[in-house]
Amino acid sequence: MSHSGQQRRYEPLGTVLVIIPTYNEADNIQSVVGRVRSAVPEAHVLIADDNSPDGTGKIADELAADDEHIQVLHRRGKEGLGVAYLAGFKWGIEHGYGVLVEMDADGSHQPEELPRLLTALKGADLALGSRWVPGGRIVNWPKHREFISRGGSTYSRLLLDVPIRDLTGGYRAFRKETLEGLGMDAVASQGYCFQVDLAHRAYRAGYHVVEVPITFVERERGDSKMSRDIFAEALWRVTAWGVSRRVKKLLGHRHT
Ligand SMILES: Nc1nc2c(ncn2[C@@H]2O[C@H](COP(=O)(O)OP(=O)(O)OP(=O)(O)O)[C@@H](O)[C@H]2O)c(=O)[nH]1
Ligand SMILES: [Mg+2]
Repeated sequence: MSHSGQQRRYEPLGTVLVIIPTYNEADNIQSVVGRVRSAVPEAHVLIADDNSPDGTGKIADELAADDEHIQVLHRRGKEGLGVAYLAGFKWGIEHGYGVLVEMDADGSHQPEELPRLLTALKGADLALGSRWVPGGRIVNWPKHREFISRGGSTYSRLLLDVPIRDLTGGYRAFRKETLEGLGMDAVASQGYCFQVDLAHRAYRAGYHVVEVPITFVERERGDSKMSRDIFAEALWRVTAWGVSRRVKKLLGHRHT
């Protein structure tokens, strides 16, 4: 899905860094990291922990001590998912990784599906794990969560005018060049909004964005960090982007 992507030749993928942001994921981190290591043994893992009070950072350090493919980025305190990812992207690019992957710690994004995401990225600039394309599924989600998520994606898609079905998802693989080209400094948003922001900007910038069906599994352990504030932020920001885009288009047409 892009303006021009199909005939391009793509460079081989560089080394893969899977970035896992954590805030109070002590019950989950070991399992998800282990699954990534088995599913894609050549990939490296960066745990970006916001000084979790439950000791996730310490567990992460122990995992890193035993395995050269695991690193930990300790951050001062809870600043939101978006900021943690930006720090992780920056770290990864500085350390020479060619592919940066976003993955939740709670098992919702199955590491066993990562090879499919990476295969898709071989012919794209950005591969999005998608719940809302044919073949995509969700497991153990209450109806109201599905409604909110589908609704959020549909609202964003129509308002922002992008042909992406799952704009809010957080299981993604970026080529380094895509992130560099997008200029990360301007991304301010926190939760779902951060994901919408990146995906729609990548599409707008002309990058070839593909959606790969995934099976999203609701977290079994630990607490959700999804809050009313994060939801409200997403709603107003997406609305503001959509409105400003439309206004600009309208003004542009008048002048020509
Ligand atoms: N470093 C960091 N990680 C965060 C922060 N907020 C959330 N996360 C992590 O981001 C990932 C997604 O957060 P979740 O709480 O699972 O959000 P969600 O998937 O929308 O909510 P659930 O469906 O209830 O799981 C998890 O790995 C969290 O630990 C944060 O402020 N800082
Ligand atoms: Mg989750």
